[in-house]
Amino acid sequence: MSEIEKKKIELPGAITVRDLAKKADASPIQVIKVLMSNGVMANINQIVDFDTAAIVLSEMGFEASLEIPEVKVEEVGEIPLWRRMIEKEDPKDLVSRPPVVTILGHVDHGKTTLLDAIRHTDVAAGEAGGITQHIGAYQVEHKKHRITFLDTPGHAAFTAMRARGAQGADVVVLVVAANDGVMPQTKEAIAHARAARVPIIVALNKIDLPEANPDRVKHQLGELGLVPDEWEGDTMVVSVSAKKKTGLEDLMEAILMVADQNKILANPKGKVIGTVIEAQVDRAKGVEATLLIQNGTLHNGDIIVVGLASGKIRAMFDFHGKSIEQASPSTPVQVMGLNEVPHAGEQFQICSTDREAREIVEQRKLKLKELATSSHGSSLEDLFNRFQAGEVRELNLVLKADVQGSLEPILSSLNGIDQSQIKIKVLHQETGNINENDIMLAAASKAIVIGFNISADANAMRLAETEGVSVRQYEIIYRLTEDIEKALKGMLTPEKHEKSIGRAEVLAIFKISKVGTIAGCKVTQGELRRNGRLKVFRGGTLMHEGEMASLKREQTNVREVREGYECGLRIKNYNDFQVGDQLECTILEEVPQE
Ligand SMILES: Nc1nc2c(ncn2[C@@H]2O[C@H](COP(=O)(O)OP(=O)(O)OP(=O)(O)O)[C@@H](O)[C@H]2O)c(=O)[nH]1
Ligand SMILES: [Mg+2]
Repeated sequence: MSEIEKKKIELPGAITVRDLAKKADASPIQVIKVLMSNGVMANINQIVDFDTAAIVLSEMGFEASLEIPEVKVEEVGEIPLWRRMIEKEDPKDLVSRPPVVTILGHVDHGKTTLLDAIRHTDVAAGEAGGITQHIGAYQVEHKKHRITFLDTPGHAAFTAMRARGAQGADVVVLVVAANDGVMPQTKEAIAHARAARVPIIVALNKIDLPEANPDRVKHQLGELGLVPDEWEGDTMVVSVSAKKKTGLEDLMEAILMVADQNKILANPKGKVIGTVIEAQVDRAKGVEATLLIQNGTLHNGDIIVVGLASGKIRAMFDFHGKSIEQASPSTPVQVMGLNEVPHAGEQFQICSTDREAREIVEQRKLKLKELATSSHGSSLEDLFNRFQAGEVRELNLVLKADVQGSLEPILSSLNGIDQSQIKIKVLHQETGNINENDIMLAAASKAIVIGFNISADANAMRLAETEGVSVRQYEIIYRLTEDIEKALKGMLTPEKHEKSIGRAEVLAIFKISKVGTIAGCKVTQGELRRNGRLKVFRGGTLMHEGEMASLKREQTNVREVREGYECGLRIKNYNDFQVGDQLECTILEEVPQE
């Protein structure tokens, strides 16, 4: 006797009786009857949770499963995800919200002091070593307009935090010290703001110093495409002194003006969207996370899921530390109640039941496992050759381990390695899984990420692939040091090394008999060269490596194709391209002997 298989229906965490009936292709009356027979009195507009809906469906001959909403990964240069999500709201529900202003700029150019002056408190003096370690989030009121400010660190090591700060911003205030001028992280900050498509206002700070040279800085800014408005450009450049508290009024006016030109809206009644700004564990209070609400309203008691963390909000505080019950768009809040520390930059969502939250986390863990087993690191040689492309005599490492107790012995055994020729530099060490910040930091500083007894999150692996960052995982300390030692030896005697010069994505495939398969590509970074070698990556896995057999632009053979252009290419003896494959082009370069 064969049993008829139950038809499967996907359900969200909560659903109205009306929608449930629709899903089951039944009348609402039928659904209400089943609910009643189970002791639930519900009308047609009432919302039932997943568990209840599943019982109803089961009695009606269906099998219910929980629908997991996809969280898409953001790509640089795109409109940030949260913004795109707000765009999906019904325009008539949108109301204006406070602008989120991110302060960016080179280290010590006065970001924290400026923000301090704006809110008349004194944070810079209380910071460890005067260097901002994390993003602080505050709100101020100016002429009845509320503005949310995010401070960021300017130190070279904190690229990820600057990127994240820009991604969450409506306006970027770029702080440039008038004595120092445009510096590396000033340029980087401009790139982040542009990547997130956020307008920039320049605060020309330290104008009080005798060596301040505003005109020189304005020239430098002009060269970077930020032409001051007084020179017929469209960038507002406001001279300020954070120390003497001058020019602040003008800066606030500029912020409100730019905010006014760019519709800054959200639906306070809509889907709750928000981002983790920072998070840590407090021994007494458990996990504390600072969240920026971007759409909807977050309530005390809501169940949230963010990355692999979930939980019911037990308490919620505003930036003054005052307990609050709800938070509307553009408000930074600190929440307690998550079961794990989420990663800064991760987006959170609200679930209607604990069970839904747990299931989402379980699904994510499964995906991670798949990814962890399918991704394999490149060979040691390859790895360190790539590192060498940086032409440095230092091996930069980002070290992540399961517990503090592992970090210390790893560090001391690394110190035990002979470093007379090459220095090992641990740029960052921390407990916890490898996350996107680690990868961004490694990408920015040409470092290698070392994981010890931990896994890497899916977004991090994807980023590592696109950024060409090597991630090595170990479970035994001496293997780790052995590998590093071997690699250091390898680094001392290279004659030629492989240098990555560009990346491309396969957009289309053309099979031509007698010739082979041609990949129609777009160069996404750097350039492709006819005499280069190509690596084919698919979903993070290296599928093939070989010599370029032909490179054409519009039917003509060419020697190189640059970023942004499309081309057709073949790899010797390889015909298995798939649309979406990522190609990396490398060349062999002589290494000058010192
Ligand atoms: N003369 C003068 N000094 C200033 C001014 N603004 C800031 N400073 C000084 O510059 C130094 C750095 O200021 P911070 O506000 O900590 O700089 P920051 O940009 O926040 O630094 P990071 O967070 O480490 O990137 C401090 O010693 C400030 O007192 C200003 O307008 N004039
Ligand atoms: Mg600071």
